[in-house]
Amino acid sequence: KVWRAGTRGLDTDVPSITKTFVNHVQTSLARQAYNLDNLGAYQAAALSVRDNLLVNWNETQMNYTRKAPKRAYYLSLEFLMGRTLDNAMLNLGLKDKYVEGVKKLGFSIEDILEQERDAALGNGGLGRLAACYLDSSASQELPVWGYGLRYKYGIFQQLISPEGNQLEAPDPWLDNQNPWELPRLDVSYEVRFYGSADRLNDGSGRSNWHGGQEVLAVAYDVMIPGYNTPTTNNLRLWESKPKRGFDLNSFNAGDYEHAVESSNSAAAITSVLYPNDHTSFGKELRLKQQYFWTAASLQDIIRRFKNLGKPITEFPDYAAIQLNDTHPTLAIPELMRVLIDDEDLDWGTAWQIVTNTFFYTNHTVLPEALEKWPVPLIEHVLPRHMQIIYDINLFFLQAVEKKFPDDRDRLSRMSLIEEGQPKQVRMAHLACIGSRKVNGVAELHSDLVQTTILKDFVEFEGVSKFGNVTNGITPRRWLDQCNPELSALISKTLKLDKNVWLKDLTKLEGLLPFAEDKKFRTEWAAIKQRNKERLAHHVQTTLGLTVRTDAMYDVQIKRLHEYKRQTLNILGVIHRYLTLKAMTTAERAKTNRRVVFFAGKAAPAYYIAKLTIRLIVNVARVINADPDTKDFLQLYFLPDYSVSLAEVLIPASDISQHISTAGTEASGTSNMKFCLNGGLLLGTVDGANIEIAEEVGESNVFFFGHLTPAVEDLRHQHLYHPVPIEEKCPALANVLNEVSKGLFGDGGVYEPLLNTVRHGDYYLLTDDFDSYIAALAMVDEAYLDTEEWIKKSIRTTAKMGKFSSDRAILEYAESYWNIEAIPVAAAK
Ligand code: 26Q
Repeated sequence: KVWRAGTRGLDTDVPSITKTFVNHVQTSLARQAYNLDNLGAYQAAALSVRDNLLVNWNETQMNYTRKAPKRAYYLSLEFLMGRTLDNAMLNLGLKDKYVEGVKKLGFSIEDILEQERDAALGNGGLGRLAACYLDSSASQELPVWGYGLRYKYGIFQQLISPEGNQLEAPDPWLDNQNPWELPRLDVSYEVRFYGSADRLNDGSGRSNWHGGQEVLAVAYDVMIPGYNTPTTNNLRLWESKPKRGFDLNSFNAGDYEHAVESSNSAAAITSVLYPNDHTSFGKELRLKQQYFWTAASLQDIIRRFKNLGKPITEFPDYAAIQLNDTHPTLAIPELMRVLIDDEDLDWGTAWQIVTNTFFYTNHTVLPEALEKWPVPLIEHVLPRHMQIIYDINLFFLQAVEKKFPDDRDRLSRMSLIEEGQPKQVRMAHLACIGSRKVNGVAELHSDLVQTTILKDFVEFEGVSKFGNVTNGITPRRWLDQCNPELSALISKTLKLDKNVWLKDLTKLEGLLPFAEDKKFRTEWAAIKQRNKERLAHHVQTTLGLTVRTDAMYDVQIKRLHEYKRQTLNILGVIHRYLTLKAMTTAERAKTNRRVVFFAGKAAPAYYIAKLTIRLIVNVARVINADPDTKDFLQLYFLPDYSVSLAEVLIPASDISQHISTAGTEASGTSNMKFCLNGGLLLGTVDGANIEIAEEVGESNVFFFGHLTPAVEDLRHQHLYHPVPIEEKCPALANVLNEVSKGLFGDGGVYEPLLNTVRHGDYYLLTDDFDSYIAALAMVDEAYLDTEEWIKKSIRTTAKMGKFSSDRAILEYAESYWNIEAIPVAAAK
């Protein structure tokens, strides 16, 4: 079934496309077609593509309204969308025609595509996952809307100073207007902060929350085209703005000053994405973002439900709300507040509705990453919600007490409130008890959720509430779009239109027999080679650096974090450098040439992560300039990692590194992207690496390091029976000493980083270093057998079908949300 955009009322032959392009140049951009620059051409092309999206979007939304099915809502503070134009053309099936059309007008599509800024409204994995899930929801014709915030500034731009320090600059992504969003100035809601909440004390449990600050939430809609379907879903992003002319009488004297001050700052709520992942700081503005967004989204969802004219008790039959981590957990007390204070329901009925509406996905088991908010802060910003959280806690702990009498430790472990100075609200506990189901994002991770952070909850509520949905990635962006040559080779080889296998990725298995076909292997390898050249060209033009292309490309790209162990990687690179230095010229000539790439951002306040970047940059400076070794080992830190940069790096990789301490990386999703593009994986037995190995076969991945069950014991030994590093791991001790002695510039600078390894070593570098070096040696050996390596590469791609985000989103739709596909009727 091949659907064509042109059947929806817009002509999409090449002459019509060039005509709409020229029309937009003149009437939308108010410019002349004959002296248009690439930016203007991008804007015109985007507006022309957008016309097609709008027609489909309208039809899709009308269809949903008419059929009134149960819908799902994906609440995420992050949507890391990247660029839109190329993806939209591909999903519409119009790319070839636009390529031809812009060429006729004297432009190249590559130059046009390069003009678009990334929409970088996310930090990393969690935000990109949300974007992949939107693509899959639309592609599977599922009635799913995303809800998020329209940050004025996305994730900061990363600059690297001459000393190698990360500097942060704002990301003004909206500076050139954004053709992919529709301002809905008519869709807006009021959201209250501060004020006071007075219990009515009439036995109803209701309160009157009044005063404080009222802010407006205004909707901006982003069209989400499905692949090879007219279905075009919606991502609704909220912008905050002050409610003009606020009523002075509504403020009591005590709140007046605060309210006026924050009225001025209403617009600040959606000004910037918080750049930390895996740490919660208890910042008031972040709390306001969370409430602003959940309150506006819920009002919108409830209004849509009420248009159906059904009794409120049927709400969970028409709306499933997925919480992307604990960030939207305030939606739980907020829905309770609406149902009790506004809709007059009793507590039990309201709680029944709430716990049938929400679903919670956990993305981490790291203790420091579990979100907690100080009780005094919530009391101040959201007084009514603090009352409700206390009430939820009371009923909940009564039920626990009934099931497990006289178990005070259990009660204090499970309480929504953590005792201390100040008391804190544990958001994961609230998300868990307020949801219908709870899931982790890979098999190992979901097991860990159930046996560690939510163990007591599994015992109390039963294991059937807890599940796993292994993450996925969209093969449209992460294969067809970023690696068009490989996509074409796959279609040709499988004798299938890409429309078929891109929507049923298990079809890739049909490539397996071709691993034995010498001619196919040659084509496969030639594409990898051209992707390396494309990357080298990109580095040459953006950074002015010459990267050799006759080498193995070894890539680690992800947020900088101690648990992800970029430090292990760079210390391994130094070890390799020292080994090469000690060799004779003849010995070196026999080694495998390697180019190592790093990219990734560090949270601005994460000192150790920033120091790791500084070390990488300075090691690169020394190694790349060393005439003894530079033909055999090169190292690059590519600044300002982004979705767009990933699209160039991933197809060029021979081996990628996913080397977190076992049990710390919930899933990882770039591991899937590399393997889908025929890059092999070097990793620990962690997250989705495990399931990738199950699929592609252990002989096609390079595993090393201790396993999850050993981690606790090893940490215990570090603390209570420390062994000097010189004894435990001499090779690593030597590397650390070379850094200290100043081989890469002032050694003293790196002492705090080196000491995290020498003392405590929480992430177990001293335990895993030797097996890491051994694994790298195995990678070298395997790579020298070129034909065998290409076979592994082909077999890896062939077995990646499971990791399509279509599979993941269908699991959510069927086993969690209970929603069905709602196709748009075929065109007349
Ligand atoms: C929380 C409170 C306050 C400020 C910020 C945050 C915050 C923000 C972002 C906490 C965590 C995040 C992001 C987490 C994240 O990206 N997790 C990753 O999610 C991926 C998708 O499931 C997994 O593949 C990765 O393993 C996981 O690290």
